Amino acid sequence: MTRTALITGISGQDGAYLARLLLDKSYRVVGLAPRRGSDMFWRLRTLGVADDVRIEYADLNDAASVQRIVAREQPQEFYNLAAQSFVGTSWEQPVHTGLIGGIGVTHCLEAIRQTSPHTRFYQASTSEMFGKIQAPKQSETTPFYPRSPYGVAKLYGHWITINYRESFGLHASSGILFNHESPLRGVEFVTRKISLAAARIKLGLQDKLFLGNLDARRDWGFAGDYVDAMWRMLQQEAPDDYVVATGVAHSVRDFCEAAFSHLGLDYQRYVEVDPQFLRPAEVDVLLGDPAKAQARLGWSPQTNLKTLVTMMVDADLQRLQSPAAA
Ligand code: NAP
Ligand code: G4F
Repeated sequence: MTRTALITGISGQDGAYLARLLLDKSYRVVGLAPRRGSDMFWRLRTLGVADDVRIEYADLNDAASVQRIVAREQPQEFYNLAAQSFVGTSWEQPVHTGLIGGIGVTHCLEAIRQTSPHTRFYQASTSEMFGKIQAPKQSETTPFYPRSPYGVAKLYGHWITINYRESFGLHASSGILFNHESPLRGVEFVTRKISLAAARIKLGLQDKLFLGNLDARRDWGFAGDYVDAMWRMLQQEAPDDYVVATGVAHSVRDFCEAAFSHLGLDYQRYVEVDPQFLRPAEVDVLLGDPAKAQARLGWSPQTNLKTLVTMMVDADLQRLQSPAAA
């Protein structure tokens, strides 16, 4: 029997990699997307899967639109990846961020509870919930202390997932994923901002790169590895929560050094701090402990920082040199 998987946020970074993974496993993939401009699905096209997914227009803030599709599709698996996912913007649009990241999750869970209770649910939780960290290495048992409206919204989404699991017996799991990047990352996030700028500087298209806190540290992995962990969670007999991380942290400065030196450039000549990119409340460091995911899911990261940086910088260089291929 062909399994159907529903993905919200299919036009985003993880949505594209997850769609490709599930198609490779012979799933029928239905993507939920809010109708925006005309070029929403460039990531699916880049991975060569745009024509293989069925797109349904739905907004997480429009409960009826989600429920209609869940009721009709009766999917075996539902991956909720939709969010206003840029932390910086969450201070400018806190209510919007909260509606998608918090209440929107409840809309998904209600749709499942009321119309398709056999559907297994994945919630895209985040290391941003650890915020002002309460332990040097964060695991599933580390207390949360979010530092942004985005983190607060995601904490609601995380707990409502657990609540529906405990209240209604849904197979609902939450992946607490640490930062994961790729050539398909949005240009507002620091890694892609750096890889793109390094490539542009190499080609003489830009002189400087302005960043915020260079000392912030993140546990960066590759998105292509992380969507595999999502899938593995939903193959477990019992739902649960898992930290997904590499267990290694680097600073923004380290990322700059790696990206520029890959192109034979010294980042110190080009990178400057601009206070406009500092945040009202910063998450100084995130470092995950993926031991549970390794032991129970058999998952481990396959891509180290150097490989990730190389992949991102090379992709940006190639896109700039042949823009039609982007
Ligand atoms: P992303 O590239 O920003 O993708 C988010 C997706 O959500 C986009 O397709 C976006 O569509 C969609 N969306 C936004 N508002 C929506 C709404 N009201 N209704 C339906 N869809 C909506 O994010 P990502 O990096 O792939 O991350 C996927 C998920 O994992 C997000 O929930 C994120 O918060 C979470 N997460 C990400 C990371 C990471 O490091 N990447 C780490 C932990 C957790 P538009 O682009 O058209 O708005
Ligand atoms: O790349 P970032 O914007 O990612 P951030 O805030 O860690 O959030 C990402 O990861 C979360 C998981 O922990 C996800 F849930 C979330 O959806 C998103 O995918 O910033 C990383 C760090 C921050 O400390 C930021 O202050 O880089 C620092 N930074 C320094 N200069 C900058 C800049 N960030 C951005 N975006 N732009 C800068 O110029």
